[in-house]
Amino acid sequence: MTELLERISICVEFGKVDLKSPYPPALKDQQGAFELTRIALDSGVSPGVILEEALIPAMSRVGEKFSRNEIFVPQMLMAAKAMNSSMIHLRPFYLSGETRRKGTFIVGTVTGDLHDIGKNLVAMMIEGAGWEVIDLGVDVSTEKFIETADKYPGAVIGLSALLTTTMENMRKTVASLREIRHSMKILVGGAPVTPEFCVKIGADHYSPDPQGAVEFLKSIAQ
Ligand code: B1M
Repeated sequence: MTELLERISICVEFGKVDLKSPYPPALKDQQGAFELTRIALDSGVSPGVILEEALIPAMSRVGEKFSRNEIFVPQMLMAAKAMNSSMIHLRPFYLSGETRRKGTFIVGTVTGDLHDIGKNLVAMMIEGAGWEVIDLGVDVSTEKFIETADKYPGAVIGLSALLTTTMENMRKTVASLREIRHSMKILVGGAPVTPEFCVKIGADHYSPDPQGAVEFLKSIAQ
């Protein structure tokens, strides 16, 4: 990996957004993911290489550390912010179709549920793993999931629920999605959700954390 890619990767891993960001103190007054990504593109590094060799390894280290309880939500959010600042430069290449993503992931928190912190972390890690993410937000109706799934055939669906009361809505959404497309891959998660519940409602996979979600997508990507 070139020195520049390594610096971008470190900035993302440790949440160094741009020149002005004071965090982490060791990188104060240095360029962050935002500036370094621009420099890399301007010097001819392809968006795919920046994603594959700087952002994805950084987000994978972040996910592993989070799974091992070595870092916590605030550090994850800082890493997400740094990754997003890098994606500002990369996104146009993906939107134009010049660079390909690994697949599409449609994610949302189910009807009646307004919790989105965990869902956002999952979305961010999956984007960091090279997937296009369509984030439908919170309180997402079954109809909205179906409508979006129709627009993106082959997309993987991710449902999050944080309330025991909204787990029932998760079940209904999975059942309706299965009716329209039986083979659609559905991932579920959220604090009250369990592997047993996942099996019971007919979803494909339960993940307790974002890293597990990324591993699942990796396992099914062609
Ligand atoms: Co709410 N709330 N809340 N709340 N809230 C909980 C969930 C609760 C456990 C608190 C408690 O009573 N101890 C409780 C639920 C009880 C239950 O049903 N078992 C509860 C309640 C009751 C409520 C209200 C009903 C309170 C009220 O109004 N009476 C209300 C409901 C509103 C609604 O949704 N309709 C409510 C409201 C809120 C706020 C709006 C104030 C706020 C949400 C803000 C927001 O999300 N923007 C809030 C918060 C912050 C919490 C707690 C404190 C924290 C949740 C959180 O963000 N955790 C929570 C108590 C707690 O957990 N300590 C609580 C951090 C986050 C990183 O973890 O979301 O679990 P989590 O996500 C994890 C994994 O679960 C996984 O990855 C993440 C990272 O590891 N994951 C997935 C999540 N989604 C995934 C999807 C995947 C894969 C993995 O694949 C698709």
